[in-house]
Amino acid sequence: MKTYSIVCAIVLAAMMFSGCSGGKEEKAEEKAAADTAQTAVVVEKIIVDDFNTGTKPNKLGGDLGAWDKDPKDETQTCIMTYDSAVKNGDSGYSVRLDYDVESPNPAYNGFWMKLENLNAAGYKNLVLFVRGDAEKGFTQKFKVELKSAKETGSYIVTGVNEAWQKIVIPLEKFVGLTDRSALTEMVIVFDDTNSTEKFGSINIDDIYFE
Ligand SMILES: [Ca+2]
Ligand SMILES: [Ca+2]
Repeated sequence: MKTYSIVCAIVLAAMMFSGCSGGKEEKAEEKAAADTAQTAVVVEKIIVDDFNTGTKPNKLGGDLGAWDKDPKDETQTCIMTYDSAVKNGDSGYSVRLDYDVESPNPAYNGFWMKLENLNAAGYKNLVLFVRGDAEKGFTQKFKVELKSAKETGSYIVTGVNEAWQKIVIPLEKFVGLTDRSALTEMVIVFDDTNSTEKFGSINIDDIYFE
């Protein structure tokens, strides 16, 4: 009985000792990993979506789709499709947005994508690739919004043309958005005041933060 107690005590002490020293090592490793991640966040880009799977969700795990101001108003609408014929790069898809803001009523619609509370505090720019459809026509101007739970920042993209263009928007240009630590959504808006063509089609691809 006495021997048994001593063995127990030794085993217990050994377990505590190994537990303690192991814990310290793990903490040191965790800290090193966290330091690396913080440094990395400044230099790497984070892809929101390249649409190359042709399905939802986006690369952040967020839902996406087209939206209408008033779904019952048939004079205005935006339809989203994955487009394998027109894309930035050699393979995959882009997103095609067929919009119509030609209406007797105030009209706006577009495209939305959830950002899953992305922390964009360490990034400088939002980048997206844009191309207008020469056959159907397109607006040279549209609005991009970035949202958090409390704020909405907006920026007007101009100069859209028939070739793929890389649009680089400094995050500080999103007027109205001061805290970028938990972004909830990115929205593209076609409206009857900014649109240079009230009916047309635009392709979007390769959206990322850098
Ligand atoms: Ca693509
Ligand atoms: Ca219409």
